[in-house]
Amino acid sequence: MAHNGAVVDITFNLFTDMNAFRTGSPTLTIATMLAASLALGALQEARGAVSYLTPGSTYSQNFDSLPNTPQNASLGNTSAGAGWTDDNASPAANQLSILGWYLYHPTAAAEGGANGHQRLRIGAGTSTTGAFMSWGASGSTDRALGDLGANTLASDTPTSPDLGNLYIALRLHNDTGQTLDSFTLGFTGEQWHTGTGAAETMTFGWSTTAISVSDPSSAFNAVPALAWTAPVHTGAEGAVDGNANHVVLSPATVTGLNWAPDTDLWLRWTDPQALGPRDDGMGIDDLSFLADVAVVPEPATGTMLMFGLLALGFFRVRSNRV
Ligand SMILES: [Ca+2]
Ligand SMILES: [Ca+2]
Ligand SMILES: [Ca+2]
Ligand SMILES: [Ca+2]
Repeated sequence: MAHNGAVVDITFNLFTDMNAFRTGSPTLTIATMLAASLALGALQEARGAVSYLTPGSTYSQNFDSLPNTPQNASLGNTSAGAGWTDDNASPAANQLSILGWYLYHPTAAAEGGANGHQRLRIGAGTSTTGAFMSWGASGSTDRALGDLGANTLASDTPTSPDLGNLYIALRLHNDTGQTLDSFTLGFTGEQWHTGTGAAETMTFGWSTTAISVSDPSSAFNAVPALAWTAPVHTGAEGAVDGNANHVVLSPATVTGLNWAPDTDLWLRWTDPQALGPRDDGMGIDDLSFLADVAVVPEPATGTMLMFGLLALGFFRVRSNRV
């Protein structure tokens, strides 16, 4: 499976064409629609995902490939195509990505990364500017991926829940050749900023039917054991050391997965834009994931013993005949 920037460009042509379709633009032609459907095929095959090759193997992520400088500054804007770009194993010099990881805030924003919905900044929690964040202490190479919600990125009056949420997702592709029945996920939740409202909760869900990070919440299955709430809540807004103020999410196992070969599993973290107050700065770090086939139950010890005794009796009978 190829992961390359050229396919991302096709994606934008597709969206442009689909918008033309929606608005009934007279420029839409059958040829355009055909190109769009061909592009959709390429899109499903070639967009970036972590290739999961071996049942029971561990995928881990510490986000330390994210940059630590410049802090609290723009990393890019849509017109320049700079900043974060999803699904690209080899981002251009002025772009950032981690293969398989996706970001999405519903309101298109300036410095919004490659598609306008991915504003990413670097910080230690001192800024109040809303963005996805490479969190960490100043100059530290220990980074976490998270966000600081704001009404510039998601609606204060969302007409659907999905217009008020910021999403971070990991897309994995099942290349094991087997249907995987369960996954086990653990990570650390780090709080890097305390806001002015109630302590916020980042939730987690998974999907084997979603096709994008921005798919509706109804496509995702919530795992309450992997939700976490910001631990620091003083009432005064400011920076928090997320390495010291964290919540360890012990590995939790989800069964009944039915993750078919050559399909995707999406893991998604949701941080609502707190309506009104300034948001808490939420991040994730030190993640580990594995998926596996169901374990076939071994015969109970008593059953094994019974078979053993029967076999012994059989051989004794035979030996008496000799
Ligand atoms: Ca880290
Ligand atoms: Ca950390
Ligand atoms: Ca929030
Ligand atoms: Ca807010």
